[in-house]
Amino acid sequence: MTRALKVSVSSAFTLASAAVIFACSSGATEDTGTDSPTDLTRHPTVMADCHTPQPDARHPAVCFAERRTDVAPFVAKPAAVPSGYGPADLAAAYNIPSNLAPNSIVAIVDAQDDPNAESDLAVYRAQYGLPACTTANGCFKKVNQKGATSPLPKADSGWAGEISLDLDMVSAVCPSCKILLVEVDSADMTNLGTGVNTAVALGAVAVSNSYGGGEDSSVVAADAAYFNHPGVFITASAGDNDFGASFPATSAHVTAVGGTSLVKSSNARGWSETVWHTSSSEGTGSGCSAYISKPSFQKDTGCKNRVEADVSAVADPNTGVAIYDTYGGASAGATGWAVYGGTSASSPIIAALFTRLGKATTATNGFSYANTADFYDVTSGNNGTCGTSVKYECTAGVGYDGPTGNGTPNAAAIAGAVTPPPPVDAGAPVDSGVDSGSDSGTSSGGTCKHSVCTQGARLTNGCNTCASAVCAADSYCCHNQWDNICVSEVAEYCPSTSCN
Ligand SMILES: [Ca+2]
Repeated sequence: MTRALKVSVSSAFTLASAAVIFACSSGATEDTGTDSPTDLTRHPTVMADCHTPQPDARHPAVCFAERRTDVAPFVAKPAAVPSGYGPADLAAAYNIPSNLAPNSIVAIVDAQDDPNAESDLAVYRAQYGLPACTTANGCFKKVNQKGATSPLPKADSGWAGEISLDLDMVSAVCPSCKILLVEVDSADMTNLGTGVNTAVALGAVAVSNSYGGGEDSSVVAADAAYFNHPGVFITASAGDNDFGASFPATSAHVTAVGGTSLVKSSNARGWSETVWHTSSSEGTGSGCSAYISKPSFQKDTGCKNRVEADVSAVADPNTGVAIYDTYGGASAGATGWAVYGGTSASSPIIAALFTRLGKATTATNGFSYANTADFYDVTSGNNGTCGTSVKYECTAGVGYDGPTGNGTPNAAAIAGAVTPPPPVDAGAPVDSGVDSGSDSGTSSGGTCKHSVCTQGARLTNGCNTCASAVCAADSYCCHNQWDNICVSEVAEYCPSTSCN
């Protein structure tokens, strides 16, 4: 049984509605007098902080941060809220349980120094009521690529924006985590890779890499030298330049993180996502590696090698996140609060999330392929054009696709929670009206006696093995609602005709 048409139609409908609703509700926080920074009808202008390769790099990499320049810098005032999504928004969108507080180390690897990293981080965390994370209290540590606290590399205002984005996203998603900032000498793959090895040597359980570059034959050796760390969850941004492979996102050992547009919605989840695609040259990366062999967990047939991405999270500057960055001042566009996007946002979100959930040391980069029902499937949008036989590499659809991988995280499901959260919004139904959530559990084809099955709520994967089997085949049942179609699928996907 398929519900592909139903889901895609629903998504398109709710997205259009949500953009209007959210623009109205958030307008009060905008101090520019213009429309909301999350108005999807507007084409944002961005400053790509460190997208220019350094000319002396042998294997240059660039960062994937994009700072909005059409949203006036926000001047913090008491009781005011910065523009852009904050920790509560991300927790709601990705269904993050509130009771998890690990103190494991999440590392971010960046080039150059951000002299204001710790002080800017303090402002961000104070704004959102997060516990202080400082060198003094042992939460924050900044080192060079050799692992020493000095000397630090030359300061750079572009990478400082990237560093603030990474620090703030780790803080937002895992406020209790320790943060290790590794600042390497320059944006060259050799240095950045050395930084990854240093992060692991210093005890990081997760390492986020918000940078990348085009592939050449050197990536095979680089992959082996820098990214093969079993028991450490390593993420890499998919890129900000639309369809096309980027390394280290194509590493056989990392979780490649694509980007979405994230908006509030009246659906059961309360949010909806589409592929981030701003223009013909700006949007999430994805694609087929020319050099890295295909991991066993990837079963797509259009790419004989490693294909990216694996998962995704918000990255569209138009639905961007709030960041606090001051290094470089006004001439660098760094005057405090700003709205950022880029897959530099989504990579640290995923790294911090798996750490928050206690999964960083056990989840491999094949996790999302083995647990598809733990992710919100993104089914619409594209990041360019690609051939018919490989259309999934650049076009979202039901199930795996290149731009968004297996989808965006449902953190409670990943954590193995057995109790589904209450519906976020009981507003208008967002599907085509096929069902109303009043399923009695007795529809033809099977029965479902699990308590939540009769309530019309979505199921959390892990509820029981039968429900998980249905959700794996039809993610709507875990993402949206356990309806009569899910019940009828019990007979189709479970060994028996009951699911209790
Ligand atoms: Ca998909």
